[in-house]
Amino acid sequence: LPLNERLERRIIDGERAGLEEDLDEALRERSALVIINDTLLAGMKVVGELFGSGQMQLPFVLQSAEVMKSAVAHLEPHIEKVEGEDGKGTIVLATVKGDVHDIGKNLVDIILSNNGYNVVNIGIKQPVAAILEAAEEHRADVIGMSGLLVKSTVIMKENLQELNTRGLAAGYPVILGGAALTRAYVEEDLYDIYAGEVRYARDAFEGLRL
Ligand code: B1M
Repeated sequence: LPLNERLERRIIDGERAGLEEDLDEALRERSALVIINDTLLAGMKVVGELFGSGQMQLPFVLQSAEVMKSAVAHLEPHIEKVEGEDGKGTIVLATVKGDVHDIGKNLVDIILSNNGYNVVNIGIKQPVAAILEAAEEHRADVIGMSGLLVKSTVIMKENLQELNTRGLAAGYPVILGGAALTRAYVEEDLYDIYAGEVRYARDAFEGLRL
C-alpha cells in the first residue's frame, strides 16, 4: 500500500508494528499536524463508522485508539511550537463525568500548549466539582470540557447550570467540544442557559482560535 493508506490502515487495524517507521517516512514529506488531521483522524473516522454499524467490536476499537495515541505521542515533538509566547492564559481541560474518550481532548491540549497557553489537563470522567476545584486552584481563565457520548452533552448542560448556581459563570468562559455536540446545541440551547460565555469548538484549531 502507498504510505498514506498504510498509515490509515494501521489505525483501523490497530497494527502497531512498523508504525514509527511509517510516521518518520511521512514526516519527511508532510508536517506532523497534516499527518494527524488528514491521515490518522481519517482512520479513526472509519473505526467509528465500523463500530457504529456493528462491524467492529469494542476491543478492536480500543486497539485502534491505542495505536492512535502512540502515533500522536511519536509525532508530538515534531508539532510546530510557537516559541516565546508563553503565558497567554490558563485553561482547565477535562473529559466530563462518565466519559472516557480523551484522544480529542489530548489533541486540544497539545495544540494549545504549543501555542503558548498553560493547559491543566485533569483527565477523563471528571465531575464538575473536580473541574471547578482545578479551575480555582490554577486560577484558570477558561474551562474546556470534552465529551463524545450523547449523555455527555447533557452532563455539560448540568455543569453549566452548576456554574450558574455557584455564581461562577461570569468568571469562566467555557469551550465545549466533542463529536456528540452540535454547534446549534451549544450556540442556541446552551447559550441561553449559561450566565457566562459558552462556545463550541468543532476541532482543536477552533478551540485555539477561541
Ligand atoms: Co467510543 N463511542 N465508546 N470508544 N468511540 C464513540 C464516541 C461512538 C460515537 C462510536 C459509535 O457508536 N459510532 C459511540 C457514542 C454513541 C453515543 O453516545 N450516541 C461510542 C460508544 C457507544 C462507546 C461505549 C459506550 C461503548 C461500550 O462500552 N459499549 C464506550 C463508552 C465508555 C465511556 O465513555 N464511559 C466507548 C469506549 C471507547 C474506547 C475506550 C474503546 C475508545 C476511546 C479510547 C480513548 O479515547 N482513550 C473509543 C473510541 C476510540 C471511539 C471512536 C471510535 C473514536 C473517538 C476518537 O478518538 N476520535 C468514537 C467514534 C466517533 O467519534 N465518531 C466513539 C478521534 C478524536 C480526535 O476525535 O474526540 O471527536 P474527537 O475530537 C475532535 C473534536 O471533537 C474536537 O477536537 C478533536 C479534533 O481536533 N474536540 C474538542 C474534542 N474535544 C474538544 C474539546 C475542545 C475543543 C475541541 O475544547 C474544550
